[in-house]
Amino acid sequence: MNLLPEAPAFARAPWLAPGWSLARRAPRDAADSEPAPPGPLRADAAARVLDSPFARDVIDGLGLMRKSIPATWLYDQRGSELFEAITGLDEYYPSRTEVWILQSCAAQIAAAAGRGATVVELGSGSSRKTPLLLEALDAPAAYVPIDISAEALAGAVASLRLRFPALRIEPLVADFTRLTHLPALPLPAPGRPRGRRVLFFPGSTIGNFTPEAAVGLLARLAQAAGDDALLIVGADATQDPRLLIPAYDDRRGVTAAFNKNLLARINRELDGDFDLDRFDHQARWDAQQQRVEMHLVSRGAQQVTVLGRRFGFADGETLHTENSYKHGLLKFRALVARAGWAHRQFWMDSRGRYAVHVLERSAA
Ligand code: AVJ
Repeated sequence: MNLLPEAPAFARAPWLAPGWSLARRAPRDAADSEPAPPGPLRADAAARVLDSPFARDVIDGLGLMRKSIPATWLYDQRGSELFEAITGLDEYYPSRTEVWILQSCAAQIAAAAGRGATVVELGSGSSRKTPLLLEALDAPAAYVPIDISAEALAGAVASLRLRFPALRIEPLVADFTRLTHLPALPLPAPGRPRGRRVLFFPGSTIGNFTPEAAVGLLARLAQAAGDDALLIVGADATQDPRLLIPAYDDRRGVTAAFNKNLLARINRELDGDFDLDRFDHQARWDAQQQRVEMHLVSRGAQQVTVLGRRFGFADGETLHTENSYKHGLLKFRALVARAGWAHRQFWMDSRGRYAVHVLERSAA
């Protein structure tokens, strides 16, 4: 393994400066930007909304014995902005540690990738970390960012085109967790080598998946990516609750706002009536499962209505909104092996907080 020396102080790093900026969003579709009708949804509109995946997950999740809603719904435009703000917080060490590790090991990753690689990024969002990789690569053939947010993609692609004018960029609006195959490799320009596929999966997003789901996802990616693919994945490795709890419950309350934005989104999009002041943000460390959990805790007993359905909360009852797994190294290796990937290399900061791994398809 490659142990990196002590990470420097990051407070002044440009990508973390207090005036952090967001990728400019593309204008939304006209249909999208129509203001929501005032008052309760009309019956036909309500039926249409009810059929959406968001509505189904929310209605199902609020009906559970232990209420929970999949974390993916935290990331609407406002949620993504708040997450972006979280990455600049003093307490949130993963982002800056990952950036620092990528800067330190980019040349070695580039050597592993070889000439003419096609980089496929999963859940690319603002593609903020991508230049660290692209700049190090030897004549990359193409960059394929994949994200569910067309707006985030448009903004990211526009700025990458300015920065890498010669690079072929082929964005794909898709939910990478549902991809069964990847787009065909673009043909290299005449005289350029065709390199391997390099899947880039930074940000510890893998930590949002239960171990079983992570194995499923990584196995599908192995299938989709083909034989000589590489997978570069960033994963949080901390197990110390004294570090973890503040990282997920910061002093300025940005993470609390991020968590509560889910309720605001339900109110906005699903005609809900959550009172945001009657829920408290909570971060918990589950040592057994090695994961941080985010919850919203009901202050007092209360009823809420979503799409005309009523749900009761007891005093102190929680709505579970996100998991963030922090697998130890052995566990992580075993997990990727089950999915058909061989663990080739990894880099970690000297405090063992975060790791960037290079995986290769293992011979079946
Ligand atoms: C985007 C899933 C990597 O789990 O650390 C940060 C999300 N939630 N603070 C994480 C998150 C609360 C983040 N991931």
